[in-house]
Amino acid sequence: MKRILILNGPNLDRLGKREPDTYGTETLADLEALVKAEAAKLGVVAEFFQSNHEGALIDRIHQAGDTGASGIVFNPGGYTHTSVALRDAISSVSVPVIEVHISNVHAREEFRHKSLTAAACKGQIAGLGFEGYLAALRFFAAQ
Ligand code: DHK
Repeated sequence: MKRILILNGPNLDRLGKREPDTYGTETLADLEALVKAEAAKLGVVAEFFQSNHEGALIDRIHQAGDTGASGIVFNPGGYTHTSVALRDAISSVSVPVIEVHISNVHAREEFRHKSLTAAACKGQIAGLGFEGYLAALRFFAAQ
């Protein structure tokens, strides 16, 4: 069975409490339940990891690469706009990564328009809410 890692970066553990006008009122647990149900329908296994720490995210990307995951759905949170190290981690593994943002980062502050990580990814989805994670999961399941 294909294994797909759903990786969430800093402050995404605050979903449901955090800026609900931007990120909605549903929690990270709600997101993970939604993705898990879709994975079951698609016949793939979804694994979940969230961290507020850059190094922990890097280690988990390496692990997914070394253990032959089929894809990573990654919301790097604020590290999207700052982290050369996460970009390098994505480039260091052969597993494809799709970058997902709940909000439309391009319609927000200018500093969010630039992603350091996206160029190392297969593609990017922004602004579709939780649906973006499902779309990325479906993409990997169909490969
Ligand atoms: C989440 C964050 O935490 C922000 O730092 C990004 C992203 C946008 C999101 O829309 O999911 O700028």
